[in-house]
Amino acid sequence: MDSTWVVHEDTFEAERQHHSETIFTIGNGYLGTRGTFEERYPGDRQATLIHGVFDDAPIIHTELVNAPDWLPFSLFVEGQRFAMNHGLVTNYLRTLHLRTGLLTRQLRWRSPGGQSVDITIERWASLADEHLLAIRYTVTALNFSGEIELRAGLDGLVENPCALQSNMGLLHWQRMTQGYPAPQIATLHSRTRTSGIDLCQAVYLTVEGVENVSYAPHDCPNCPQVIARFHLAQGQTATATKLVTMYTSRDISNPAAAVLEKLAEAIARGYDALWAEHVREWDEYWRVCDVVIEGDDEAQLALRFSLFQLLIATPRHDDRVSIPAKTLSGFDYRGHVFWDTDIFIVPFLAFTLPHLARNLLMYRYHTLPGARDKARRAGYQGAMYPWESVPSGEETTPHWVPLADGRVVRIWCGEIEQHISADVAYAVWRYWQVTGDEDFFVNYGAEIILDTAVFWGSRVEFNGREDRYEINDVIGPDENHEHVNNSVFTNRMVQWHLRTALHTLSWLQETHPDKASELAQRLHLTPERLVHWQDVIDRIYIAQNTETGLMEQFDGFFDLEDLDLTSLEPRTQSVQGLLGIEGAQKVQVLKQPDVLMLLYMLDDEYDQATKRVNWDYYEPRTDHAFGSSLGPAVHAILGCQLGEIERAYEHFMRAARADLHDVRGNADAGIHAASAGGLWQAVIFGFAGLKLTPQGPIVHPRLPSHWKKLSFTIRYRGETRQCSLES
Ligand code: IFM
Repeated sequence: MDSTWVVHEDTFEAERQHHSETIFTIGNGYLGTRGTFEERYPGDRQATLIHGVFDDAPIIHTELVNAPDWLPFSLFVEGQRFAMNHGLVTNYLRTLHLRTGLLTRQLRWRSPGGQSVDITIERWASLADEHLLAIRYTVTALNFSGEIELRAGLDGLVENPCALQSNMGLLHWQRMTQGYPAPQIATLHSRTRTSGIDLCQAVYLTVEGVENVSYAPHDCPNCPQVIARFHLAQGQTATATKLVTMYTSRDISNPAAAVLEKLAEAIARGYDALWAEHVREWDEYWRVCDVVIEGDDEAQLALRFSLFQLLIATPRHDDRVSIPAKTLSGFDYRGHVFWDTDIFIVPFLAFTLPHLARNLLMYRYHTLPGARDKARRAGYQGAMYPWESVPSGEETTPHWVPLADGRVVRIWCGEIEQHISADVAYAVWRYWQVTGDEDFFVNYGAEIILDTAVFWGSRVEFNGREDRYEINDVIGPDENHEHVNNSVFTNRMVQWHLRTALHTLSWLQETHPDKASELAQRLHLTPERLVHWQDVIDRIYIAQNTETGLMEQFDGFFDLEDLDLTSLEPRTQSVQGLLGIEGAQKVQVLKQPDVLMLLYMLDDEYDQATKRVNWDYYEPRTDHAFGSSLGPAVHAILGCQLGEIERAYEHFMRAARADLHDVRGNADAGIHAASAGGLWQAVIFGFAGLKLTPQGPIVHPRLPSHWKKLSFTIRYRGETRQCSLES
């Protein structure tokens, strides 16, 4: 077993349970299932989250709904129920095989009555058919011959943690029906309470390797099961297979019929064929996505783990959904989508699986009506994307969130973290540069860029006294500081955005004049509006010292207390956690890169001297250890560009350990998706130094000294290119 392809644990630690559940998440782009155990334990956070299945919830507006659990599988040995917290467990090993998405658990269990069994449980979510899931449960009798019972079913008694009170749960499902169309099959039909989405699930259980197996349904309300009973002789192994199918009313008009048809098809094909098809799909993914780092097994494993988590969260056949900030692996941020996807994840997919990057950008296209509505309600024109997005396109950032101590905190991001609109336009533009996908750009991408530009044109404020345009009262990427004026990141990205919009329109006029005039008419791109955009480009205020190149993050940043971060060491929480929200606003400490984020995004527009002076100022003033997980990968890239390879490597490893080592102590709540995407970028744009030039992509490698070789594949404008770099 190649250790750079597997994540494993060899002890069951109840207190690390939630972290393990996150990292042992499996999925297939349709759903994600946390790594809870088939036999369930008190306090576990079971979750299966299906893309697009949202339901209303207090405070957080709407959330991804925890689906009825498909994992339940119980074993009774001579009437004693298997559980790892009674009897004796030895030889425990849990392994996530990144190559194939297989989660395996092996152990030996001695029951309280003294019967010993070897147990192996495997689960996977088919990548070849996203409506199909499988569990294989193998039991070997070691020191006895006796009666075995296996129960495989569904559990509809699931809940979402309540945003109001963490020890309360929210029930989103109403049970419609459950049934047993055949002795080995059970079904469950549930419906979300407010959004009215139907979910149908079907289960089939079969046992091989033993004779005279009897099957019977067990009709427990909301938890339909199939029971298999048989005799197991000493030394004999029984292999049970549970196949599960799922459809929602989002996918198909008659999900109840579809699950049974799919199940019949799967039974007919057989487990081995289904597995082989699934493995073939994974082989195809890894053929283009794998990045090989020779000389650094920890980095190699972390990178593959990150890519695995991104791949299982990326919708393959649905462009009306996108990847939430915590993927489909946890409840934090409730399945809402942030700039994390557009800026941190889309570049990885654009360079490897462009059709999937396109799905994510089409999600932004489909949510344009919501963005237009948000702009209109706020008194602006055009389209203003929500800071936290869901498929309806509406703004879903909560206004308030309760703290553990009972106080509530006002969250302003939904109203004033407006750079998201420029970020989406930037993602569209970069995707177009990498892929040359003209159909997308002409028919969808251009409209996104232009209508968000219309928003900025209406958003900027003209300051007659200073004879310049300004943008006041915003939050930039560094969320430690709220209600700031002239965020240099925001203003500069708006300048870039308007310039790109003008360029897009004139390109369309030349190449697709019909489309250009249709958009000009529909979006009201009048000559006056275009002149205004040019005026904003020329006169928007960018706070940069013309001699040194140093930028001031926002008006008055340099006047804040210049707190020496090292004076707070040792610490176990963020600067915001230590100083409070108000306190953090008063000091020059960043939660995450802001000016440096700008230098990273508009890389080509800044020289080394500008990068250096800003890096020297802002990098030491950033809360790397406990601030945002979005920061380390970006610092790694900038560090590489400045030749600070060791420092870059430190930042890179902080990103690499975000989930596997739980460096921020919050991986229990889900995978840090942006950090995972950033890790790929740190390797490719940072250490390999990949850049797009008018002549195509070039590399400028600066590998950490202990890396012997770095190899990867990219797709560029329809061509596949291999790259292999040695240090
Ligand atoms: O989008 C990020 C933001 O930049 C920092 N806070 C967390 C959000 C979700 O990951």
